[in-house]
Amino acid sequence: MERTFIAIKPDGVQRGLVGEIIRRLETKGFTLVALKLLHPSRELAEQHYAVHKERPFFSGLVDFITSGPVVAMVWQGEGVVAASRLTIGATNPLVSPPGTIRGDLGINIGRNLIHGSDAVETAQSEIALWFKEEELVSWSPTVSPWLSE
Ligand code: DAT
Ligand code: MG
Repeated sequence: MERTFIAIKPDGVQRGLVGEIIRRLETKGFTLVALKLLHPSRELAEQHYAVHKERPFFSGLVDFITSGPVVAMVWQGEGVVAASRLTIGATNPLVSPPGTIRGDLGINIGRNLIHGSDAVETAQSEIALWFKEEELVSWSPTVSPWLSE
């Protein structure tokens, strides 16, 4: 079953939006298989955003992600990687459509509340970076037959 890595960034935690953000993914029908609150190290943040290391916003992005606790999660479900990106919305909250997490809850690209893996392979490496294998819980919700045929 497909899995993705989702993180609520320090702005989402500080603004008290953890429940609201989890609610949106949960009510969509995705399954939570791992969750932890942690204050990421600079090393972890730099590895996570390594693809952006030459970009002008990189050091500010790492400062921001390491500025407070983050809620790191793994979600599972049919097409969860692409579908959760749609639920999250565009990178810039100002142009992210209403109905999306970033569109409804944010206004600034540097404070866009949430990270979601952009492809299945990225998801696998991000899950391995943030979680140990034993932190992932394999389970099947009893409502599964009512979500997928
Ligand atoms: P996404 O998080 O939508 O996958 P991304 O991978 O292009 O976006 O960029 C990672 C994060 O970097 C993004 O969530 C916010 C920040 N970022 C991207 N572009 C930026 C910019 N032009 N100015 C400031 N921060 C930016
Ligand atoms: Mg990205």
